[in-house]
Amino acid sequence: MRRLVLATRNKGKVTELKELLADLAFEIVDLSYYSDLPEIIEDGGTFVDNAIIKAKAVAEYTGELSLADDSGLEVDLLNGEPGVYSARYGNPEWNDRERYQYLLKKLADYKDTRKTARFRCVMALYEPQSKQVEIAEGAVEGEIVEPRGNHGFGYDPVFYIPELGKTMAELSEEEKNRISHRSRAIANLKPKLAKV
Ligand code: ITT
Repeated sequence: MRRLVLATRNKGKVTELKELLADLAFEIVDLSYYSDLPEIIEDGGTFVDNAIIKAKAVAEYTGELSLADDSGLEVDLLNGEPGVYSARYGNPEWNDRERYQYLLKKLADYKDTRKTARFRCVMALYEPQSKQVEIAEGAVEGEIVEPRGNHGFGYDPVFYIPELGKTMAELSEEEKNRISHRSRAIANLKPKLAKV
């Protein structure tokens, strides 16, 4: 079976991606198989740029087909922040909770305003022999609220989905995988995966 390397060190992403890709005829491995992989500098200005940087670096290092996920949260009242800086917003040393508390503090002046936001995800698939790149995107709309729930990772506790009446962290992994930006990006990528 052909190997597909997930070019991410984020454990939350790995769990979700393994489930979302389970129906494919690939041996899915994550970066724990390649513990000597040097740090990848994500200095792109967009989700697409960073996804390609990660997928290419891992494909070239491993010699295997590689899939990277660059994702983040865009808050309209903050002009799209934290965006590509979502993972290191405020302080790169913080944990998820410290980071979403910082986000809530930034929005504290907008007490009675709806804080619309979206999660975006860009997937980049890189084939090292042909150097072929395939891109797919997905997004989910919601609002920033006080934290609720303890599933998922990152900003999930403060991301509320009006149609479901729940935050992303109140959804089971299965429910999140039905509607998330990541699952939508994977759905858009699947026809392209069949081509490589
Ligand atoms: P890799 O680069 O190793 O994949 P990372 O966490 O640094 O891991 P990104 O640069 O793509 O990945 O940053 C994405 C950040 O956006 C992530 O750390 C979370 O804070 C947030 N994020 C992305 N998807 C999310 C989700 O499904 N739920 C909650 N937060 C999410």
